[in-house]
Formats: sequence, structure tokens, C-alpha cells
Amino acid sequence: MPMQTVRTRPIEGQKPGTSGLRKKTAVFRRPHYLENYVQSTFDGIGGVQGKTLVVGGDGRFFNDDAIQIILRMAAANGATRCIVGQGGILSTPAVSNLIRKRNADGGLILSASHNPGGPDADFGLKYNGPNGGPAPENVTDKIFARSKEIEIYKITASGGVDIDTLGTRSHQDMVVEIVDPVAEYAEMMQAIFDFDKIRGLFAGGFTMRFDAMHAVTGPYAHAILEGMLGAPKGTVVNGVPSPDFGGGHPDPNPIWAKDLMDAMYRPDAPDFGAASDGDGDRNMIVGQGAYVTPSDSLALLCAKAHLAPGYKQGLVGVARSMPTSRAVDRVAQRLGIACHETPTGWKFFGNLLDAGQVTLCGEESAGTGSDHVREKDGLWAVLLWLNILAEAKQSVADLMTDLWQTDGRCYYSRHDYEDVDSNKANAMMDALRGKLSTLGGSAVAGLTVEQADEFAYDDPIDGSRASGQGIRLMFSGGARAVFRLSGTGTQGATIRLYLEQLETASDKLQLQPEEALADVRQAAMTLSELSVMTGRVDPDVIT
Ligand code: VG1
Ligand code: CO
Repeated sequence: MPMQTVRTRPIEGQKPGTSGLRKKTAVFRRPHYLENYVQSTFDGIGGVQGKTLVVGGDGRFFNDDAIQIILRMAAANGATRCIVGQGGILSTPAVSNLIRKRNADGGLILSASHNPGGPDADFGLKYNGPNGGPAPENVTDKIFARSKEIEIYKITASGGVDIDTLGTRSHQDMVVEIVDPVAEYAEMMQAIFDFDKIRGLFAGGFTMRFDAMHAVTGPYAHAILEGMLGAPKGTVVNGVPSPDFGGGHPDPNPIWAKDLMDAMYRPDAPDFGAASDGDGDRNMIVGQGAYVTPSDSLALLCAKAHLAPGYKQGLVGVARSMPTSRAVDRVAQRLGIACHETPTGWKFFGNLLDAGQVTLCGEESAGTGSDHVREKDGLWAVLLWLNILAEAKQSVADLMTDLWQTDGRCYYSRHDYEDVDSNKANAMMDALRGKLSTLGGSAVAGLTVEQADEFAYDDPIDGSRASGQGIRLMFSGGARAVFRLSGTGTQGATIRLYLEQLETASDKLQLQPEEALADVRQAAMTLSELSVMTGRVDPDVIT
């Protein structure tokens, strides 16, 4: 049997973060690095003997080589079948769907999401479980534990499985099934949305620009928007996945999707603009001259989802990550449905979705999704917007203004301080943590602290507790500042400062966000002493 058992030793720092293991590509390419992590993952989930796995990635540099290693290791570890996207391509939501539809035991997604790709950029690997969702913490803890004690990994000696041709073949005793990455995903979208209605919208002259950012959603958007829904050719731009995403950051926000922003703020702007990230789970929405924050998008989708066939019964409940603005809470309250607050990261929505307690969920970082899969889903969000636009016959800007008039507007912005010295970032968080109990009642920048705490979450389904999930400063008058450290960075520490200010006065619904957030920003900077502690004054990225 051409199978090898390779002796190895633990490698430092194979600890999955907010969304799998994410490191510099060069780190992943070090001898045994990927192999150790894959074997630790297999061991951590109780082995893959007799199991079926879905495997695919966002097409970034090292995608193909990594898939070959994973397939050889899956076969050597006794897996029965691997379902692989043609050419190694599968978006994160498409993997989630395939796991569920095929009753697979789990899946491996090769992506560092919105982080840049290439030999000098980032790579990542995530494990999703049998429900199609990111591994919960009790599983990632086991994977990490194994990575610290690993002594051997198993791999077939012979390399090279053809993953470019559709069909079924075998690699040693394992079946390798190469599937069209788009087909089953598109079928699912067709079952959720009114494609005829959206086709009518485009036929009536509605215009759109979808920026796939040279990442994985290109083939999906071409097939669905231009193919099935009749949007004119050219609607999808940057639609061919490239190993380094055209040299850019495939991160759909006003900074990294600047071309799209420029196009949407020109006089001849299309009616609707959207973008998605590296692995297709994030979305950005922008109307003519009207950028929609992800938190506002979640609120709007919650208010209008019933206009799409898949949600016509209404929503059972919604969930948002803690730093996400409380706009959706206000909609949920008006609709009389539950709104859950979870820690950052999609894995925390899984139990609520599995238990049928929520229909929609979202994060401020441009992630929106529903119970159709167990991941956030970029193109799904775009299609839900299109379905709503087709039914409501209003512009994006008018839909948002109506929502703000009804529920008030939560001005919102995230300030990222990147590549901060880790010791300094931790010292700042520690110092702030240390004085939380003394902050209540203090007044700063015209705002009074009502509550200051560190967010912890008790999962209502399995009772597990996640602590240390972000420091919250709640001020009177509906302002809030949240501090947390990123769990997806690959260099130094990234401090995220999330700012929010509720405004309900009808003459204050069209302010510039910077203006509306000036006081809360000042208060947050003063109370945290961020500049003194880190030497940083201005954020690197504002979204
Ligand atoms: C970031 C976002 C978080 C998101 C995560 C994964 O995490 O803030 O909301 O779930 O990325 O997104 P962090 O720990 O860096 O703040 V993706 O598109 O990488 O799967
Ligand atoms: Co992503």
C-alpha cells in the first residue's frame, strides 16, 4: 500500500482564530506545517475513517497544492469520499451547502477570506462540521490540543489527483468526486428567491455593478446574475478568480472596493452596486450615492425579508454579533421577534440556527446569512437585496431613509489599528479592563458612561461560555464604543474600535457619520488611552 506515516513534531502556534487557522502563505508552505494542521484537524474531530469530506478554496496562491496534500492525507487516513470543486474552487457558503445537501461529515475550506493572497501574503484553512458551519470552540480546542502533541501524519506516497475534470475517480481507496462549484449553489438560490421577478427587474432596465474583486464569487455571479437573471454582460466586474486577487485586498468595504464606490457615486451610477470577498461569504451593498453599512443592511433585510419567497412566513428570530450595531434590534423589537447577541465569528450562530431559533444573522464586518446554510453568504445577501428591490420598487437610498424614519438611525463606523505591537495592544486592553468597574457615571466628551463591561456569552443551546469577547462602553443617549482584538490577523495585533450613535430626531438622519460619531470617538479614545498606550493616533482603516 503506497502510504506513508511521516514522523513529525509539533509546530508553534497552530491555534485556529475567529475563522480557522490563518497565517502567512510562507508559513503554511514550511515543511510539515500544513500536514501537521490537517492531521491535527482529522485527529481533533475523531478521525476521518469512513467519512465524506467536502474540499475547496477561494483559488488563492497555494490552493491547488494544498488540496493535493489534503486529498492524499484524507485517503491515507481512511476517508471514503472527497467532494471537490472543479479546479479546487468552492466558495465558503457553497461548501456549507454541499456538506448539508450531501450529508457529508464535514469540509475543509482553503481561504484567508478577505486577506490578500500570494506567496508573500496570507493563506488559511478552516474546518466546517456536519451541520455545514465553522467548527465550534470545543472542536477547535481539540484541534489545537492535537497540534501541540502531534508525532505523525499519514499521507499517500503517490501525488497528483486530477481536480480539473468533472466526474468521479479514485485515489487509492478513496473516491474523489469533482463537482461544478456553482450548480448546486445556484439551485439553492433559485429555491429561495423569485428569479422571475428579479429577471423582470433587469429586463426593465435596472442596472447593477457586481465587483467580484478577482475572488471566488466571479463564477457564481457570472452564472447567476448574468446567466440566470439576465443582467447585461459586464454587470460582473473582476469576475475571474486570480491567485493574488489582482494584487488587491478582496475585502468588500469602501476602502478596498474603492472602484465600486467611485462608480456608485458618479452621476451615471448604476442603480445597485455590490461586492464580495475572497471566499464569497461577505457582501457590500451600495446604492446610487448611498453606501449601506453592513449593520444597516442586516436591519433592512430583517425588515423586508418577507418579500422573498424563502422568507414569506416571516422570521423566527435574528442574531447579530456583539459589535454589530443595534439597528437590527430595533427592527426585531418592532416585529416582535427575538434578537440574540453573540460573540464575533459565525461559529456562534450555528447552535441558534440548528435549533431553529433564528432565521437571519449578521456581523458588522459585512457578513450576512440565514438558515439556508451555516455560513455567511455574500451572493445570497445580494440576491435578497435584489428580490426586495424588485418588490419594493424603491431605490436603495429611499429604502434606507424610510427605515431610519421608522426605527431611528444607528450611525456606525469601525476603526482598525493594524500591526500594533502585541504587547502594547494587550496592555491597553488590560488597562481598560482593569478600570471598567470604576467608569460607570463618568462624563467625557459630553457623554456619560452608563455601563462598562467585557462581553461574555452563554450559549443558550449547549450552555458553553465564551468570555473575553470585547470591551463595551455604553453611554447615555444610545452611544456605544467597543474594543476588541482581531482573531484573523497574521501580523502583530489589530485593535478594532467599533463606534455607534443612535439618532432618532427626524432632522438628524442625514448627517455625515464622522460628525455623528465624533463625541463617542473622543470618549473612547480618552477612556482607553489608546494613543498613549500604543503610540497610534489615527486608525489605518476606517470602514
Ligand atoms: C473578522 C470579523 C468577523 C468575521 C471574521 C471572519 O474577525 O471581525 O466579524 O467573522 O473576520 O470573516 P476578527 O477576529 O479579525 O475581527 V471571514 O470573511 O474571514 O470568514
Ligand atoms: Co470571508
